Amino acid sequence: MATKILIIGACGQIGTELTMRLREIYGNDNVVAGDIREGSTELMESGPFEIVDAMNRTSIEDICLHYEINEVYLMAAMLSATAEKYPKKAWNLNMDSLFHVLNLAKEGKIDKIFWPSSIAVFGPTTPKENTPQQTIMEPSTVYGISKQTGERWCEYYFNKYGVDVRSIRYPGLISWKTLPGGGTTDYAVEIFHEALKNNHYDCFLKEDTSLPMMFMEDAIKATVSIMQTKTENVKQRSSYNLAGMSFTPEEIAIEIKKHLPEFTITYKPDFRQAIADSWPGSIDDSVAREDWSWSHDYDLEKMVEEMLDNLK
Ligand code: AKB
Repeated sequence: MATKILIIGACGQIGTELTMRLREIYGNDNVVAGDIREGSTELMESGPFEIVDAMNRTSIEDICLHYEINEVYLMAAMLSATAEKYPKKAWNLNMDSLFHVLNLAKEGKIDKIFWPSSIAVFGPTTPKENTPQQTIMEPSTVYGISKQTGERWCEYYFNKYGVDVRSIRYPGLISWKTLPGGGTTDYAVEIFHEALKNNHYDCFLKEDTSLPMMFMEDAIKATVSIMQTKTENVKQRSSYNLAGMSFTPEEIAIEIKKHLPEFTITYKPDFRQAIADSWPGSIDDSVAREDWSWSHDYDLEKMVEEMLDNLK
């Protein structure tokens, strides 16, 4: 049977690049981009697009039936910084959408789900460096609470109903094609745009705040890989730790300065500092490496080069 995919949240930061990659692999007509609003011309013109409301089960189910979808990638979510401002809205979006796709799979209407978790599932009591796969998880943010709860439900639906749901705890994602929105790690993308435009960036985090990050290319590779691996290789049905690189605002600024010597940075921490302080500084992803042969390609140096080359 042909793989027929629906991506919910296809016009977002991850969705845009994921849609294009899945279309390359499975064929344009077999990958339906779904979002509440229209996206880039490339995405809209390269294959089917449907308006889909992630909070409305009928809206998702109708598209799944119409296109005979068997795999759903649920990429729609409210991220950490915005979720602190709209807790109830964030909870509703992040949880309702997940239940809709989990239940469609439970009822046999789709076969496989990808659902993104985040390093936000960890909290202030989690070991900060080389955070292990299994550890203390007491998230202190609205977003983190929703992601940790989501992980519990994914595992429950797998154990109880045999739902084939697969998940990754994404670190902060850095890309040049589509801007992120409403996250705490967004500074690591903004910094490039400001560096090229104004030679200066006013950072909302302190200079020594280390966070786990990943170049989008690696994140897409991981997502495709976990979805393509044999069922028996997916041993964690909550979500997998995933790591690429870790750096502080000061370290990324130094790297950018190597290419743009005039670049300067200042620090004006806001409410997002507390969110960042509650997250790990680095992640141990040895379990993903072992179970489905994950490996990353981009370090800080290579990522900065790639970002500047493409944004110039
Ligand atoms: C955010 O900053 O909220 C996200 C995340 C780490 O999940 N990028």
